[in-house]
Amino acid sequence: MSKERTLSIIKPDAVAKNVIGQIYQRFEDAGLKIVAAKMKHLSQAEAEGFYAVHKERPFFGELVAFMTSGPVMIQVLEGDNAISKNRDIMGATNPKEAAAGTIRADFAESIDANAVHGSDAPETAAVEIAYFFSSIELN
Ligand code: RTP
Ligand code: MG
Repeated sequence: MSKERTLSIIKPDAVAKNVIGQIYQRFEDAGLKIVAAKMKHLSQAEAEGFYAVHKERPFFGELVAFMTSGPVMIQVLEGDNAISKNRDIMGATNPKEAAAGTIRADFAESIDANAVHGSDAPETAAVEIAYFFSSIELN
């Protein structure tokens, strides 16, 4: 096992539902430590830049509109195999397909409003962490 860091975002739907604490508990129960965090209302440019990899996809406009619809809670999670562990506890992108007991199964509304984001690989984790956090915010 290797100690890793991953970027997590609690999306506007879950912030609006007042379940930040319940989702943080899922991270902690899985052995993921919150090592940096900030609440932010993303601008259009910030959301477009974050999801630039999807800019040619048909859902890009809706994704950016949703991600800018209210504040998000952004955190860096650290732990053994943090990237895949976080993806496991998040559940599938579409909450209808998410395994029982996962964050998306329990808190997500739809494939668009799906409660959480998590980095999907070491390379994207490094880029996404640096997108939102400066080196002095990361111990
Ligand atoms: P995320 O990046 O937010 O953690 O989600 P993910 O890896 O599970 O899914 P990804 O393929 O990266 O897609 C990013 C977000 O775009 C929306 N999406 N809609 N309508 C569609 O077919 C579709 N596919 C993706 C989802 O909200 C997804 O979280
Ligand atoms: Mg993704």
